[in-house]
Amino acid sequence: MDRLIPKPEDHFTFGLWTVGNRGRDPFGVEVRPVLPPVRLVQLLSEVGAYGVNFHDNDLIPIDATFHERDAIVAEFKQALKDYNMRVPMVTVNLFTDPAFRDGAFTSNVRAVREYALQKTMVSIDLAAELGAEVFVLWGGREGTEVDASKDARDVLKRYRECVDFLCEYVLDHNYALKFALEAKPNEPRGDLFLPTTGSMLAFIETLAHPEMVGVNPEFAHETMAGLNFYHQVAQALEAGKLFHIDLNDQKIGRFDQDLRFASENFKTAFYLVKLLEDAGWQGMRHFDAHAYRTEDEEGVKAFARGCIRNYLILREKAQRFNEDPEIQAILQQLRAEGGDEPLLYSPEMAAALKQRNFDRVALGEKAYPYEKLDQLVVDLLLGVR
Ligand code: GCO
Ligand code: MN
Ligand code: MN
Repeated sequence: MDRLIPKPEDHFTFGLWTVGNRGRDPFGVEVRPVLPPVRLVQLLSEVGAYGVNFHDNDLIPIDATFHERDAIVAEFKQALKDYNMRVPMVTVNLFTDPAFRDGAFTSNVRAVREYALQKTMVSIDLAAELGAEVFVLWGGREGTEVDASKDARDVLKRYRECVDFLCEYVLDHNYALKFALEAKPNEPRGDLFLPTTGSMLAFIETLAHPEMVGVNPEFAHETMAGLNFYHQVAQALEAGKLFHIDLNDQKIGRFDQDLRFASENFKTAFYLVKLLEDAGWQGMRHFDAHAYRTEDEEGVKAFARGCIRNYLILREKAQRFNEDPEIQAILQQLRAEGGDEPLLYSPEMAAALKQRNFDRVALGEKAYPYEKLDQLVVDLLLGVR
C-alpha cells in the first residue's frame, strides 16, 4: 500500500540512541551489540527516515581528543551524504556522566553548572555545523530525592541563568538554532524539576529570550504523569511553542517504557496525529523510543518501521475522520450552537449578559451525542468503518 510508505517530506526522524539502544535496563545488561553511528544512519535510511538526531556523546565519546572528534564528525558527515540524511536536531547528554549525579544546570556546585554550560556550548557548535534547527534540552538529572538539599526556588533561578546564558551564546554566534525544553515527571530522579510541558511553558515566559525557546513534549512523559498528551501538545501548539516532539508510547503507571509509537494508546495517538496534521505543523515527527529488550537487529528495524507505519495509518484515519459524513454532521451540529463564536468583552455585552434571563433548566436538560460520536471514532480506528 503506497500510502503507508514514508516519503522524505513526511519528516520522520529518530535519535541515534533510539535504534542504537542496546536493551540495558536497571536489572539486566545489554542484549544487542554496539552499532556504530554510520551503520545506524544506514539502517535509518533503510526504514525510510528523513533525519537522524543525537546527543553529543552518542556520536563523540566524552573523552575523545579534538583529533578523534574531527575524524568522527568527518566520517559521520560522509554517511549523511551517502544515505541522504539530515540532522534536524541535536541535544546534549547532561545525565550519564557521574559529574551530573546531582544535576547539571541546577547543581549545588557552581563548577558542575559551568561544566554543563561548556559541554552544551560545544554541542551547540556541532549542531550548527551540521545544520540542525532545534537544540533539545532534557534535564535528566535536574531533580532531587532529598528536598532538603535545594530550595526549589533557587533551582529555577539556576535553570533560568543557564538557559539565558545559552540563548546569548547562540545569538552571539548568529546560529539559526532554537531551543526545545523537554519535561519529564520522574526517572532517573525521584522528582524532576519542571515536570510537565505546562511547567516548561510557564518557565519559558520568565526567560530573557522567550522567543528562542519552546518545548519538546514526549508522549511517554506526560502519560507517566497521568496527563492527556494530546491536550498538552495542543496547548504548546496554540502558544506557538511546539518546536519539536518526541513520539513514542507508554502504559500509564509504569516505568519509562519508550515504546513503539501508537503501540498502546491508539486513541490518544490518533488525536495527536490529527492535531499535528490539521494544524499543518511543520516540525519533525521524531520518534524517541526503542525496541523491546527481546529484539535483535531485525527487531530493531521492525520497531522503527512500526513507528512510521503507525503514524501513517493514523494520518490516514485522521483524513477519514475529517471526511466522514456522520462524524462531521455531529460536529457541524455542535458548531451550529455557536461553538466557534468568540465571546468578546464590551461594557454593553457585559451589561446585556447580566440582564439576560437564562433558561438554566433547559440548558441543564440538553444532552450531548458523545457516546455516538466516540463509537464512530472507535469503529474508524478498529477498521470496521
Ligand atoms: C528519556 C528522554 C530522553 C530525551 C533525550 C533528549 O529517555 O526519558 O526522553 O530520551 O528525549 O535524552 O535529550
Ligand atoms: Mn524524549
Ligand atoms: Mn522518554
